[in-house]
This record gives sequence, C-alpha cells and structure tokens, in this order.
Amino acid sequence: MKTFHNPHHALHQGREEMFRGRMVPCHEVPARLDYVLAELQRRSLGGLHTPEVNDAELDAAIARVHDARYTQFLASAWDEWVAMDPANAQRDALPSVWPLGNRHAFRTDVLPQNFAARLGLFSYDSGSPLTAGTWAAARGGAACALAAARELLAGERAAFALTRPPGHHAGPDFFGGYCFLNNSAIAAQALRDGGKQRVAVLDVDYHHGNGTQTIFYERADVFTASVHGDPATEYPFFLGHADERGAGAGEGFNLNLPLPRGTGFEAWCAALDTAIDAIDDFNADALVVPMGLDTFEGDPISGFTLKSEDYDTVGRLLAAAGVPTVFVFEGGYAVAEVGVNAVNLLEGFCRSI
Ligand code: Q9C
Ligand code: ZN
Repeated sequence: MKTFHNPHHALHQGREEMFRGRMVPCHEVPARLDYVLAELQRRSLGGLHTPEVNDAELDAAIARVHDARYTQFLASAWDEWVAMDPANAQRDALPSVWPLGNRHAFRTDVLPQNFAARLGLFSYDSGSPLTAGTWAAARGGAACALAAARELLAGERAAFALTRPPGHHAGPDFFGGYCFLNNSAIAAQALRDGGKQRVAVLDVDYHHGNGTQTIFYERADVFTASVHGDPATEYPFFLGHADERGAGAGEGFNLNLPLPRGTGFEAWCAALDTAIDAIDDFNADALVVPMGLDTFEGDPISGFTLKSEDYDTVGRLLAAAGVPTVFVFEGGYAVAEVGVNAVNLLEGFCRSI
C-alpha cells in the first residue's frame, strides 16, 4: 500500500503540555513520525509519497468537516498570539479559560476579540500547545488524509496517511488531545463525497475518538466505532461511554467499546471483533482506521498491554473485514517503538489481503 506522509509535520513542535498539574515536555513529538517513516523504508512496505493536493481542494475537504469560524481561528492564531505580546514568539499558546458547555450561562455565540478567550472557546484542554507551525502542519496532514482517500476511490485496497499532529480528538469547532484537524473524519467524508455509500470508522487508538464521534453522531451514512480506555478513568473522560449510540438519523450508528485500564490483547481482540462484526452488519463499502499505537504496553500515558508482535494480528483481523481501508496515524507515545508497531500492523494487513 502507498503511504502519504506529511512533509510539514515538524513545523508543529510543542514545547510543554499541562499534565497532572504541572508542565511537562510534550509527548506528541516530531520523532514519532520519523520512526514510522524509517521503519517503512527499512521494510519497504510500499511507495512513500507526499500528497499532491491543491489548496482549493484541500480547503474544500477541510470545510466539509470543520466550521469556518474554527478554521479561520486556526489560520490566524499564531499571528494573533504573537500580537498579544512580542515575547510570545518564544512561547506556545495554551488555553487557560473555557466557556464550559451549553448547559451553562456562558455564551459561545459571540466571538470574543480577546485571543486568550478565543483559544479557550475553540479548545477543551491545556495539553495541546498551538505553535508557530501548527496550522501548516495540520493542513499538510489533512492533505495526506485526502490523498489516501483518493487512492481508495481510484480502486486501491488500502492506503496510509502518515501524519502528525494527530486528529481524532478534534471536532467540528474544537481542538484538544494534541489534535487540530480531524484527519480521519476528513478521509471518511472525502470517501462519501467520492461516491462511497456507507463509510465505517474503526478507531483503535487507546483514547476514545471524541472528535470523530461528535462529527458523525447524527448521521447514518458514516458508522463510527471505537475501542478504547474507559472514559470513567481515561482521557478524554467526558465522552466514549457504551450508552452513546448516536442520535437522530444517526441513532444506532455509533458503537463505543470501553475497556478497563490494564486490558490485555485477548480481551482487546474480543472488542475489536465486536466492532468488525458491527461494521460487517452495516455493510460498509469503505473503512477508515484511526490508527493509534498507544495501546502498546510501553506507552507512557496509556494503560493497555499490547505487545509489538500483537500488531501483526491486529492488521490481519482488520484485513479480514474485507473492506477498502484508509489507515490514519494517530497516537502512540513510546517513541522508539512506535515505528515497529505501526509497520507490524500494516504489514500484517498487507500479508492478509
Ligand atoms: N492536559 C492522542 O492519542 N493527555 N491523544 C492529557 C491533558 C491527553 C492523547 C493531557 C492525551 C491525548 C491522539
Ligand atoms: Zn491516543
């Protein structure tokens, strides 16, 4: 399968994130992608490409998933951050005030002029630094997702969008969880717009894909499934429970399979099988896999115990779904192992199709 990698990813390079009450070096670092790219080269899985997508097509694909008010905010955020204080050029932007949800009296319909207020309006955590190159890197990632979707529309069995920052926590108008543009949702929507009738998203990242769920929650044409750490104890905490089944026309088209911290491969696989069966029942004609490798036993911020060799099996199980598949790189913070784990999964998939 072809890989589309983001040549601009390293423009997004956060310094520190708020983590358990203190500032720590960012977990989501450029080296993550470099390790995956090096392993893909070493094992020659398929062609390595940078996406060829023009700006107008890219803007249109992003606008299918994200609100204009939000993308306009992202596009000018860095300049406005530096305009607040020239010394900010040496610091990342982190939010520190939020309007809460709509059950509260705070208004979200009036756009604040104050940049710190807008940073809070469009985010939900303080762990996702917005940096000088965030917008350029995130756009480059959306282009990878779009290029991978186009591979499927041209008849290919699979494609890989290798990009960072990741995407599955980003919603229509919010960033968080290290994510700014929802690459997996952009790929899924591009597949719909290109003629696929029923697109499934199967999120295997350790963390619930709250952004993707939110984007498609009221739709019956995109089935979203996620196997993840139970939000009762795990990030993103406020979404990802089993009773979230979709709403309106989308009722029954969202499946959450939360698992307790400490879950091992056998129980994780049983949940994956449940998700694949549901996708089979949905009769999907395309599949997007937000591919987080933070289910790995050595991951520094997660709690499952998958081993490197297990990812080969994961790839085989995903291939058995028998649906054209776009893989999108998401989490995975055991930096030195993330390349081997990612390529184990992709190789397991390729060997089984
Ligand atoms: N201040 C992904 O794997 N950790 N994102 C808590 C909050 C956030 C993980 C920090 C973990 C996000 C794509
Ligand atoms: Zn994750």
